[in-house]
Amino acid sequence: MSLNNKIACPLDCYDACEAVFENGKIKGNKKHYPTNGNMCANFISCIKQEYLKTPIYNNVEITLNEALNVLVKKLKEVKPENSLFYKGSGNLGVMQSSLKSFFAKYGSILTQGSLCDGGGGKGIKATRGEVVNPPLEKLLQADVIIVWGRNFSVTSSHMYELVKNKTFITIDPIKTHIAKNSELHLALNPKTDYELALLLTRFAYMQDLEDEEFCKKFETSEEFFELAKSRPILSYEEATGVSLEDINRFFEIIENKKVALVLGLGIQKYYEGANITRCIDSFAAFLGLHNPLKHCGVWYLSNSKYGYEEQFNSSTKHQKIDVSEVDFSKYELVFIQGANPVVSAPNTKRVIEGLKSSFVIYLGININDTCEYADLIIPACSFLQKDDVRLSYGHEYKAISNKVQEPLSETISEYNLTKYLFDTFKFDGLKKEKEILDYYIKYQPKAYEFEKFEFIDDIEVEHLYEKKLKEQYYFITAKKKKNLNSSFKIDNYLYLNPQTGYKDGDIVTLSSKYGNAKFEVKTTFDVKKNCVLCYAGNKNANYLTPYQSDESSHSAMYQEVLVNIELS
Ligand SMILES: Nc1nc2c(c(=O)[nH]1)N[C@H]1C(S)=C(S)[C@@H](COP(=O)(O)OP(=O)(O)OC[C@H]3O[C@@H](n4cnc5c(=O)[nH]c(N)nc54)[C@H](O)[C@@H]3O)O[C@H]1N2
Ligand SMILES: Nc1nc2c(c(=O)[nH]1)N[C@H]1C(S)=C(S)[C@@H](COP(=O)(O)OP(=O)(O)OC[C@H]3O[C@@H](n4cnc5c(=O)[nH]c(N)nc54)[C@H](O)[C@@H]3O)O[C@H]1N2
Ligand code: SF4
Ligand SMILES: [Mo]
Repeated sequence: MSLNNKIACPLDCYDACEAVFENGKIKGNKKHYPTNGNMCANFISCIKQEYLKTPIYNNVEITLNEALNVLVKKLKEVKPENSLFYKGSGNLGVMQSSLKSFFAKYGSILTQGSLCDGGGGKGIKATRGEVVNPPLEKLLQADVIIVWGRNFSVTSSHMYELVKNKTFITIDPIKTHIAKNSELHLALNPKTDYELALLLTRFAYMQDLEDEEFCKKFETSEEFFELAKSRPILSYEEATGVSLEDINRFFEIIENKKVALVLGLGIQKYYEGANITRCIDSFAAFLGLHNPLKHCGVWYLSNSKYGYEEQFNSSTKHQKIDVSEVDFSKYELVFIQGANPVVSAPNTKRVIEGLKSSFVIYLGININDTCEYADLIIPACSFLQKDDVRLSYGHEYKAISNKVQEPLSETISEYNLTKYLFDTFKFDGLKKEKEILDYYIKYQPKAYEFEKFEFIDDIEVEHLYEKKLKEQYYFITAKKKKNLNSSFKIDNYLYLNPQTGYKDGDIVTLSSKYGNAKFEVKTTFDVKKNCVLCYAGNKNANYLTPYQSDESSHSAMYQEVLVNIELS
């Protein structure tokens, strides 16, 4: 066991915090910059949760050896191309990627795209080439932070803590905690962000705020400005639900100030999520936010592995399947690692039906909703019982995770399972665990420098507000403080504005063209009158969501849907 007592929070979160393990107690690491000694409720729940101790096969407890024998026998029986490897983001340590390299070599079908940030990432890549955030110090230099489609104080609470005394502008249909703490809240209609970005661009031009130096350097801004001018201002106002008065206020607040823009998932949960994001990034460029001499940059969920060389070879000869469109019923064997598709993947009904008709193996740390449909459950050991490194998609600081406890005898780490399978199938090419860990611990990638910027010059978006019937609502699904996706304190309520006429405790059926489900209502003025809100992890939310991919990134689009409500 390592003498070093640092551990990293494994959870899927911008902050990638580090803690220390002392005398059996865990405390936030004061020396790790964004952590600053603080631990959040989710990390505490993660430590305290009930971990699986024994494998389960057909609802009977078996030994780890027996479980591995079942796994190997199954892998030898099926044709590799009739098997699917499906990995979630329950633990974001770099060593979690090891198992995919086995299944790639074995010949399973792998997934592509994302249930998370795929659309936005694709959009930013198109404008700038890479999805990389500026150094965190730039955020600290900002006078004003524009929070656009991100629940900043909740989903990256440690990053927020560093800048909480600044002036904020929030652009979000929901009155989130950060919106309440903002100088200005633009409660726009969902999926009208690109129109707002174009409107803001026109105002920026009128107020002479264009960063001519940046725009000249990258030459492609003229077409973008033409695009921005292509609609009458008043029709923008009606579509977005944001008043011109508020737009003026926006520019008053940022005038002569250093500005940073913090983007989140909210802008891109739609079919055209990539181009919507690209439009916002182009507005940011027009204003000079990417120019480090003037402003403080634009943040999103960055590629946390930018600059690192891939340590596991997961190249495959097979066509990959979009993660948003996976039909589990098509495979004889499904291997699921660190995911809970029954709650988190789009269209729960279809997921459950699919899982029922294939042999499902689940590798995870506890019993989740997906385990109900698993034939074999293999317990992965907890993050305290394996060495790892956490890279962050929020900032540039990594966190180290040492093995501070011995694994329980019938559990296995993802890397050890990978090694076992490589050995059993006589595959080669898996690097040694220590070599991989040392690489990630020691290597410091070079900071990203801007080499190109391509403004968006054309965009076509199918407007939800044009499709929406009077009695329909926009469906919003976002993160909550005390649960991490489908883990910990789950909230299954449907949140509605009291002006809708529904009352607390009402039981309603929500329906969309993809499915329906029942919910208990909670009312709040924080939700716009034309929206409904379900938090991530809500067990019924994804009965309503589309199992199709977005326009260009093979990814899910949870909010490309309108819903009807009926009192039960
Ligand atoms: N406590 C906690 N923290 C988390 C997580 C968690 O489950 N719990 N999950 C982690 C994960 S996996 C991720 S990917 C990140 C995501 O973290 P965020 O990027 O903050 O993503 P969300 O909370 O999904 O959505 C952000 C905001 O977008 C708003 N929104 C919805 N639709 C629109 C729209 O059309 N336009 C605009 N402008 N805004 C819109 C929502 O109201 C919400 O406030 O958080 C991570 N951190
Ligand atoms: N309605 C709705 N759906 C959403 C979202 C939303 O906002 N609303 N958000 C989407 C987003 S952003 C994301 S990222 C996805 C997340 O979707 P998933 O990746 O499926 O994440 P979870 O549902 O949290 O399930 C992760 C599982 O991993 C397990 N796990 C934790 N640690 C380990 C470990 O060390 N090893 C192994 N093997 N397993 C471990 C946990 O116990 C948990 O059950 O959900 C998406 N789905
Ligand atoms: S803020 Fe995020 S990374 Fe930090 S301890 Fe909490 S869940 Fe983990
Ligand atoms: Mo995510």
